[in-house]
Amino acid sequence: MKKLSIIGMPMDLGQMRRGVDMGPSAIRYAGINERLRVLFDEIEDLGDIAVGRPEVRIDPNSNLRNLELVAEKNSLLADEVDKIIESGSFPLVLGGDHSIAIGTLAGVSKHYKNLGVIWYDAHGDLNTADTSPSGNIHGMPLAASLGLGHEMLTQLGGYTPKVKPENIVIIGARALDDGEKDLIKELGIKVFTMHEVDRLGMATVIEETVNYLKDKTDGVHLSLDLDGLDPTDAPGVGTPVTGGISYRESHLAMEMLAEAKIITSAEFVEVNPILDEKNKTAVAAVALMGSLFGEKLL
Ligand code: HAR
Ligand code: MN
Ligand code: MN
Ligand code: MN
Repeated sequence: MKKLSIIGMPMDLGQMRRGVDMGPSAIRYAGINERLRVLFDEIEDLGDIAVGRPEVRIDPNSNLRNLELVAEKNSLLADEVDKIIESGSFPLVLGGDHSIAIGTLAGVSKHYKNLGVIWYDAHGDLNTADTSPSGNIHGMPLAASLGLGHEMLTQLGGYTPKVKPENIVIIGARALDDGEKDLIKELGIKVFTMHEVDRLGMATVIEETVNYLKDKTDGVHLSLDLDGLDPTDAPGVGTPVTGGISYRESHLAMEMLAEAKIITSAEFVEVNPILDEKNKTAVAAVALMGSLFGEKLL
């Protein structure tokens, strides 16, 4: 029995731009149910985690902006994701800014001894309060999941780390901060920057990713930040970076991950309908989900 559970996380406290809290609605409006229903025996939409009124912000000048609220709301998400996996269903989380990966991974990773993580993103999200240029927690979730940073983030779910450096693959990076570059080298994290995506082609990037992860992991989480895509294909994101992965390459990447049958949980984040063009980014997200879950062109 193949079952999918969708959970929305309308979080915008991990960054400064309004609108990303409406990401889950935009993705639903783009037809997620109709698109994915035919690919599963059963599909349920559990609605949204109650994040509250995101427009009430605290800590405007902190180097860990909204730390308490981000941690608190993410632990609600972690519990929900945990329950979904416990029930034998595939958890699909809709963001929300990327700080939600802290909660998703806290819920997912306790179910695996060696969780793999594919981080599809223009950014590394490997900052801590010490290296972050912005204080925005959406630039820190991968570091927090590695056990680096403030303990309210690293200890979420009551254990740390959620993932080992050798089980991570970053794809699409093109805006890494200096501290992130140092950490990548120090920990030996596998990264396919846009340089490698262009040189090797996406087919080889995904083949190498699958080969790198498949034997040493017992599950793989896909954390797909829509800003990994080029802004022409995904304009509705808070921190667009030019020179990104195309829609076509992303489509191929998802199809190849579906063929490899390695993905055991997923999240699609940073969709901001206020900044979007006619919901184009949410529509792209839903199309990529279709491919990820086995939709075929023919
Ligand atoms: N690296 C920058 C920072 O930490 C920008 C992070 C932007 N992050 C995201 N997530 N959109 O990938 O502030
Ligand atoms: Mn459990
Ligand atoms: Mn990100
Ligand atoms: Mn990003």
